[in-house]
Amino acid sequence: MSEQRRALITGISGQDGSFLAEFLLHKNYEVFGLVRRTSISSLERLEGIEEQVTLLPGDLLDASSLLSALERARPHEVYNLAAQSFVPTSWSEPVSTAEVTALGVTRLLEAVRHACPEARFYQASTSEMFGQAPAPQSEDTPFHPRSPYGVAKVYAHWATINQRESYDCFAVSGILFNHESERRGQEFVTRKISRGVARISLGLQDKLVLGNLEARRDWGFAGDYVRAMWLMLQQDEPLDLVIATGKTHSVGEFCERAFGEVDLDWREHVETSPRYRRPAEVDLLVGDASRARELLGWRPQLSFEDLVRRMVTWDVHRAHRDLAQSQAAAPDFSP
Ligand code: NAP
Ligand code: F7E
Repeated sequence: MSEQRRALITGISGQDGSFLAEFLLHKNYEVFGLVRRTSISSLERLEGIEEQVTLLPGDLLDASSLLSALERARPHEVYNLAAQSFVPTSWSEPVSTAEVTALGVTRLLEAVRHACPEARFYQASTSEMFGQAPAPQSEDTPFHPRSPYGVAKVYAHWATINQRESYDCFAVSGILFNHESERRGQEFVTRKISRGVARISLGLQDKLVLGNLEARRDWGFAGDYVRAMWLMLQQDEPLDLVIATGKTHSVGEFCERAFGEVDLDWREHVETSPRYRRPAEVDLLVGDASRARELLGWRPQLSFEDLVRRMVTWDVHRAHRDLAQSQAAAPDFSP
């Protein structure tokens, strides 16, 4: 019988980490997850699988914690999904973003080199590295990042390639375009919209205030994208690949469809404010994932329309539940 495969996921408490953990458990992996200490638990997304994964303490800021986690997990595969991933925060906290999202990757690559040099390494690169580059963007498109986050990810991308070229290890970067789900953080635009739609439809909120409605993104479903991460580590040769749907929509179009799910006209509820605009914007992202299609046989399964429906349906359900709970918990002052 062959040995059970072991994987270590950094960022397991995040959107992608939780989907990837489920995916790997399903494939019978022993799954380890690196978690940093937070004042309140951030493991909500692991509900249902928390008992099946082994959580190890660690932080990309702390090299010795990475070594300890790798020595304990002895992984065959390492997925580095941890990052300060919210683009606006990268302007308010550019140095800490670079410490985690850029230098953190060097710390982890070096820890892997010392603790488990045979392990295959996946780095979560991003379409934000393309920034201002003309669309459609492919593996051959030169990077032109437009935020401290994008700049940090370009460093991490090249650090991963350089590790591979220097030490002949299996280290790859997946250049993933935006991918979303009902587990997306509430500050990202798609989830902000689906949650806003749900609350407005229940009368809990009146307006949704957004920034640039013209920005266009290539939005896919996170569940489809973690499958691509795994596939990239199963190849004979290490290759950096673009993962995208090849379709693009504006923030306004996302609003139109999301409000349409509850039969509301988005123009009556959406306002804009300069508060949510960025010092530099990425106007148009649309990925060309033909190489991944050819080499991995990867294709997205959930369409844009189904993604929006899935997110709105989930948030409406959740808003109903929260409302019912708050009504049940309200003190009864009736005489
Ligand atoms: P996310 O939900 O923001 O999750 C980020 C994860 O990183 C969380 O588990 C967070 O832990 C962890 N983390 C942050 N700082 C850390 C540190 N110093 N040490 C250890 N862990 C730390 O992000 P996501 O959407 O799942 O994305 C996963 C990765 O893919 C990220 O690297 C992101 O930059 C990249 N990416 C995302 C997309 C996308 O559209 N989602 C596209 C391309 C690339 P806490 O729970 O403790 O905060
Ligand atoms: O913004 C516009 C905003 O914050 C999308 C991260 O996962 O994907 C994500 O980065 C667009 C931008 O994601 C609001 O200006 C308008 O043009 O949802 P977002 P992002 O910046 O594309 C990439 C691939 C990553 O790698 C990142 O880690 O929407 N927008 N109004 C708004 N954005 C937000 N957040 N809030 C608004 O009110």
